[in-house]
Amino acid sequence: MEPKKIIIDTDPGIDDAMAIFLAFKSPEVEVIGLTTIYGNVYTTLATKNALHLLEVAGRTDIPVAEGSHVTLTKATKLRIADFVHGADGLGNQNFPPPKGKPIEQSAAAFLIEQANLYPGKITVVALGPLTNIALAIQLDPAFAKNIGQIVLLGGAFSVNGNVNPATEANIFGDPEAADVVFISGADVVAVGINVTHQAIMTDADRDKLAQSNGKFAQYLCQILEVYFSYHHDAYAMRGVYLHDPTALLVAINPSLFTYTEGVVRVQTSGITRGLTLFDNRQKRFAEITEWTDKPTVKVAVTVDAKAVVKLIMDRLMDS
Ligand SMILES: [Ca+2]
Repeated sequence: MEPKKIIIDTDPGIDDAMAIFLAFKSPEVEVIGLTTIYGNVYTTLATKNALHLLEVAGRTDIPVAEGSHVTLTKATKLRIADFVHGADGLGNQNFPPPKGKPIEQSAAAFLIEQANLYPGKITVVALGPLTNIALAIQLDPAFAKNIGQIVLLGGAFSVNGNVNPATEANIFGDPEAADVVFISGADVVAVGINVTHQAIMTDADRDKLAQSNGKFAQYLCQILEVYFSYHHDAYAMRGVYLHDPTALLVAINPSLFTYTEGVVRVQTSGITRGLTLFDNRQKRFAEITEWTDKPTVKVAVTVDAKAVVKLIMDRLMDS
């Protein structure tokens, strides 16, 4: 079977690095581009980090298209997560700047071009705030139909968020963009922290990673310390959540998860700004609601966490 063409929209980010490396070790997918976005770091640094990670992987043949520097509503007061991933986004290692440059095209233009080139064939794996994807949807009315699938890491479905009790970080980064994506009519699969919080790399796993000869394992052990100490402080746990690589696995092996389907809307104001609200359709409301007659999406509900962690570990340790 031909590998599935994927574009990873990313804000690297320590777990983004894991996801990108995992993709390179997965014969089921072919990475045809990276697009960058603010989130863990500002967009300019996300682009640098994406280029750096491609150089680490020896995959400088893959284009990087720089994404938006502002939210869909042109907000510039962005929340970044340097306290999770380090000031450089990659564990405060001060790696030398990459030699490569992003392509001239914007992330949204690149997404639109590739979706037109391979209609129905491309999966976007969105691992940061959804601004680039929303821009592509707004710029090209055919994008939602042309794109094969959008697998996104975002949302906290029926659980507390990780920015505040209401909201998860990627959705909080651009709630307006997220709402555009959720009701775009595209084939969307959302993986929220209700699922990714079950996939944990423990201290023991990290030791295993350190003992492996794999190039990616060695690199990751260099950058993981900041991420582990953040989790220790924030969650009192000895391990880290594997958010981004777990979401990527939906594109690789969807059968590791179960899903439900329905309309998701995103709260864009007030104290619950960024809240993802799934209509479980257990009631037929008398009134027309903001969910009525909107396109549905799939939302991951359960995960075979043991299999997910094993697959991520095995592939990252592969030399
Ligand atoms: Ca990310």
